[in-house]
Amino acid sequence: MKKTALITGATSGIGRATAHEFAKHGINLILCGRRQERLDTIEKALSKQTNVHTLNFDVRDKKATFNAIESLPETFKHIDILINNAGNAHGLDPIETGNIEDWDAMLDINVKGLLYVSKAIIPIMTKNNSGHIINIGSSAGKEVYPKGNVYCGSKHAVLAITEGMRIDLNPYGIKVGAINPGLVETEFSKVRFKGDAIADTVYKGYKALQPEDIADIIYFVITRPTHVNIADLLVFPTAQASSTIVNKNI
Ligand code: NDP
Ligand code: 8X3
Repeated sequence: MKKTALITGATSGIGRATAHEFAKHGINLILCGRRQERLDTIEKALSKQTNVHTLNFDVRDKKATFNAIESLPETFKHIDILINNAGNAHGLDPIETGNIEDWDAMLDINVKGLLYVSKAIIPIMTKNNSGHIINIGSSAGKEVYPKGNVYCGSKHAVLAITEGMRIDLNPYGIKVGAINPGLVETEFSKVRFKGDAIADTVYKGYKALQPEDIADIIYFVITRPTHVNIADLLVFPTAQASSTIVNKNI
């Protein structure tokens, strides 16, 4: 039987690339994000390959999140795979001058949003005694770097929550794991630096990971045999050795 996957943050970057990868393999898709126009475009493109349903909600909005998942048509209600991907960094500032709105955004989206979506979907998986949850963490969840403070905190939280989910959902046969990329060339830097010109320099002078690289890994992870769960995976571009060491030729 065809599997159904729900992907948050499917309008851009890693989430969108994962939607394309899953569609190639005929996985039914529930694609989420706030930008309806983009959801429409992706739905139109991928509907040629698989069944697609889109949900427009902000993961910060608890009620909207539950309503959206509750609204799924019967044919999309049996969710086998959840990719908790929606998230971003907002700002790169020392803690003493950090912006409180940025802090709220990162904790509300990256941490609480992930929890709201999971809370709405986990009952479907526990009822079925099966399922697979992949949380997109970050190398920033493994290592704190200068000015990374709250973003790193949010991704450390994602890793702790992933472990907690794996422990608590163990009796139900549900797989839970985290995929933690280093630098991936997406709209991430545009969001982090709010469109400032510095955003364009982040992926210059070396070959950053591409969203398709992560999508490829996610597809590998979800296609392991039933008894194999990839619990935690760290992936860097070859040019990157740690959060602060990147071999740039500029
Ligand atoms: P993008 O900015 O390209 O994509 C972010 C996605 O998240 C968009 O689809 C956006 O959709 C969605 N999103 C953001 N805020 C919300 C919200 N409040 N409610 C619902 N959806 C939201 O970045 P990436 O693809 O790079 O990021 C995806 C994940 O990967 C994030 O969790 C990020 O932290 C993580 N990551 C990224 C790395 C990188 O270097 N790029 C490295 C390591 C991890 P929309 O705006 O339409 O709502
Ligand atoms: C994104 C990677 O190094 O910008 O999570 O924090 S980094």
